[in-house]
Amino acid sequence: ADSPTFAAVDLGASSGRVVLGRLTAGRLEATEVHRFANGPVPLPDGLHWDAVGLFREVLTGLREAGDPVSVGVDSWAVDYGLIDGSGSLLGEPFHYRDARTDGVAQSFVDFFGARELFARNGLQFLPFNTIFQLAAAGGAAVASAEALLLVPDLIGYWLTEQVGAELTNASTTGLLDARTREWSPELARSAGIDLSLLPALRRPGDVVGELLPAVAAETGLSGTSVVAVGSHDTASAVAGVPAQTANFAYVCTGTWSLTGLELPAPVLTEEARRANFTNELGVDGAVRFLRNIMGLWLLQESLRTWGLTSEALPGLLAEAARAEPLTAVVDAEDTRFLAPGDMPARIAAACREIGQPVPQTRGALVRCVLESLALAHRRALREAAELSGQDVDVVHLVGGGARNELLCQLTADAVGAPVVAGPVEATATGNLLVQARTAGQVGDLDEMRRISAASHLLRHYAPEGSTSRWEEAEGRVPTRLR
Ligand code: ADP
Ligand code: LRH
Repeated sequence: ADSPTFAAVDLGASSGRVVLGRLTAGRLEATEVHRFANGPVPLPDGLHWDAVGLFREVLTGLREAGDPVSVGVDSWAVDYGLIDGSGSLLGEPFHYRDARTDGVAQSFVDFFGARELFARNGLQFLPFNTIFQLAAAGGAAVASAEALLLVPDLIGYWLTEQVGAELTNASTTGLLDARTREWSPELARSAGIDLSLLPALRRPGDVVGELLPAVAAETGLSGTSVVAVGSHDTASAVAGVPAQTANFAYVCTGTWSLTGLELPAPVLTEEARRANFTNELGVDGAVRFLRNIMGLWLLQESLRTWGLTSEALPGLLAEAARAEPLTAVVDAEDTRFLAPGDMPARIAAACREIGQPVPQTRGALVRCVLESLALAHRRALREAAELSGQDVDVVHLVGGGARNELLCQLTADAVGAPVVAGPVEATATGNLLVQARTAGQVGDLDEMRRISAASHLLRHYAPEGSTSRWEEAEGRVPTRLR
């Protein structure tokens, strides 16, 4: 008989896809059956996601899925929908780039104590962490809510009517205790919510439930269950990293560049807090010790400002490759780049502020973005190694950015270590392999990574030139210790 198939629903901030996979002879065969655009929707009360529209796209994808034994859903972190006692969604979920947390997040931290908060939840300060979103929304917003569902759990609820909170994504909310790995009553209280709003935790690999009859009818699927995966997309991506050694680092590059290490335990030191590292949970309880770098969002928003689509990317990247190296760099972790807007203008302003020449052509601006990202990867990986005591022999660059050869080479050069690029669809890979394990076909994370390595064409980039040029460039961008 044919080996069973699995369906991964992977919702990224810029696009979503449904990918089918099955294992044959130690390899994962994956096929994308549906892809759709995603992005912020401006409504009068702020920036939102079109969650119902995304669910419709999920159904469309599943209609093309044949007869998978299971479906797993992952998405970007932190955002949530609220449902009431009759299961109704109370408004479209807010987008993490919405301005409602401006100022509120900082006041929350000042009140709670930055050290105390980090010691409790182990998270990097990002103004959009769920805990700050809830504080900004205020008590009235949750008054008639029965449950808070993170985006993949909301999709899972619509597929099965089962309520739960998958652990890897729960670990991005700021409401989970980093030591006990349970919801923290004190953190919930400080965010102004009742602990009962937070559903019971489930782990990657747990069965969520069976498809509802209406969903089965709509998609033509029968006997398919929903399985919890690393529902935080970055957790799935790191599970799908094709690492073959213990001392690897990862750069998950899509809308964001999530850059760091996998560790057995969180680093909750004052140094880690001041360096703004986060301790998120991975598949099988590993800790993702990383920093959020603004990522290819800088490029996406520049294209949008110029009225271009991603079709213009190859041409722009070729221009960037010909532009003068390391003329201008900016801090690719600066939250001034967070909100949608005129990115080339913001980058120019950031250059002026630190005495860098303003890029004069589109090619030069794209080069500035990519070099600034490579520089941020360098800084984050060096600090991650220092803070954790774990060396880095190789950097795995996965996600959409793995298609960007210039970014891969610049990252190898800046870090001074070999970069292995791919898979582009690391997230779907990790999602599918966790489902395959629930079906009894795969063992531990090491085996998942061997399968990922055997299943994808990987590109190798050796570092070129001396890292002293990057050291010099790093000196131009001030660090922001907290
Ligand atoms: P997300 O999951 O956050 O939506 P992806 O992992 O899909 O993001 O990556 C999207 C990014 O991949 C785009 O912003 C773009 O920079 C990059 N990308 C896509 N196609 C190409 C290409 N042909 N060449 C270079 N980069 C590409
Ligand atoms: C990447 C990601 C990242 C989060 C951000 C909100 O898609 O999940 O890990 O910090 O979105």
